[in-house]
Amino acid sequence: GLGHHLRWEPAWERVALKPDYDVVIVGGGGHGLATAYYLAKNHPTVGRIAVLEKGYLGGGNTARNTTIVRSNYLWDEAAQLYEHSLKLWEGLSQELNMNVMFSQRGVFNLGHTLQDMRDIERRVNANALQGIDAQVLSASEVQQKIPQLDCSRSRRYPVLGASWQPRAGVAHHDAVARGFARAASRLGVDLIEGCEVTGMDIEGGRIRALQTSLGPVKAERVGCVAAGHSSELARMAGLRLPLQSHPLQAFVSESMQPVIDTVIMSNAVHGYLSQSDKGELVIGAGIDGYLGYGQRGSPHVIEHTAAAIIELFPQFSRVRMNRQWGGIVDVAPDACPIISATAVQGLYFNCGWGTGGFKATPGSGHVFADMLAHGRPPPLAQAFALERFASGHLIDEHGAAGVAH
Ligand code: FAD
Ligand code: PYC
Repeated sequence: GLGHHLRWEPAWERVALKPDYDVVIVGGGGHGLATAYYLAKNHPTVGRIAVLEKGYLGGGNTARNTTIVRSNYLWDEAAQLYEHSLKLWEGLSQELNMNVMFSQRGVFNLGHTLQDMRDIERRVNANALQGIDAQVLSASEVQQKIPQLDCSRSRRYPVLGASWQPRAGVAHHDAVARGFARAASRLGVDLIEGCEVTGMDIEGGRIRALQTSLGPVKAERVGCVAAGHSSELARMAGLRLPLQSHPLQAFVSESMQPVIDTVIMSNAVHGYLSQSDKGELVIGAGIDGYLGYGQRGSPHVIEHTAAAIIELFPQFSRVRMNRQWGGIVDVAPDACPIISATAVQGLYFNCGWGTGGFKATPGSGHVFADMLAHGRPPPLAQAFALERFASGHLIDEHGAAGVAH
């Protein structure tokens, strides 16, 4: 019955690494692939482009995240960047001719204390000024929209209200990576899997070539988009980035009938959940506190997260959990990305998206492509340069990160 599937065409062309390129992007996650796509599409004069990925395309944090997409950040710089991305999500399935399953089912950020509610009101007011859809809901409005949520006053941390972004939601992580990969390949980008960058050749203050597990490759410009491994790449260039790499975990339950039709996040009890189209509850919480590169995480974080979810939804105490995993997130001191040139000419970094970069995938690729093409940041990226760690103009988005770190 499945015989006709045997002749499926590969979604992207498998090509050998060439000895030189005009632009090399290191890291074939969603951000790297989006960068390559927008570079080839919007800036075709840049020339030959390659994406080098040490594993398989989209197998890093892109494959491991819990797919929440929203733009309700506090400060204008961040809110505008994430809103740019959200607008791109809204047309992405058409743009890529691939259903990325972007489902605008809304995101709730619950408030459990008076201070939570003050923070929620402040952020919703900021969002209103930024032109971003956001509302403050009372506890009874939350209860109406999420009847399964335990909003009783007798809970240890009763729900006092929430912020709600109706245009927010979830998308399919693999579909996004594959959509950008296929579209970039069709525009002539070389996508090279199993190719680890192991060194950088720098002469006269300029990047000249990369050493890789498949041999050397010359490059005029290099864009590093390697999430949790960005510090490792920076070290190859003799640079130190203000980043820490931590495990961040998630887990999913057995599949069940539709029970939750939105996304619910709680910073105070600290857990969040949604339900996938397969019927699994998709659950996560904060980072593991230690630094590390093991894509696993520790059991006590799972226990804490499960306790938080049961605090919100006591009926889920009987649901069995199916799978657990971790990814390595690159956390900057202000919980905001780094989109920046470096002291090495021709070498750029797009990293520091930490626990919240999936939602930014199209927007990040779009602005970073512009930066690689013109050698300077477009307006939306200007605030995210490395200089902010020297000038002190940090953009503190810890409160909006949704995940404790
Ligand atoms: P990645 O997908 O990790 O891509 C980087 C790639 O670089 C990897 O494929 C890696 O193999 C490659 N690489 C590294 N070093 C080298 C090298 N030397 N040579 C070649 N290739 C290299 N964000 C949200 O917005 N919403 C969420 O709900 C959300 N949930 C999350 C839940 C978890 C459990 C985790 C771990 C993260 C979550 N995030 C979320 C964050 C989000 O996943 C990341 O910010 C985002 O996916 C980063 O995308 P990327 O393409 O930069 O990284
Ligand atoms: O950034 O919204 C987010 C998020 C949710 C879970 C992990 N990150």
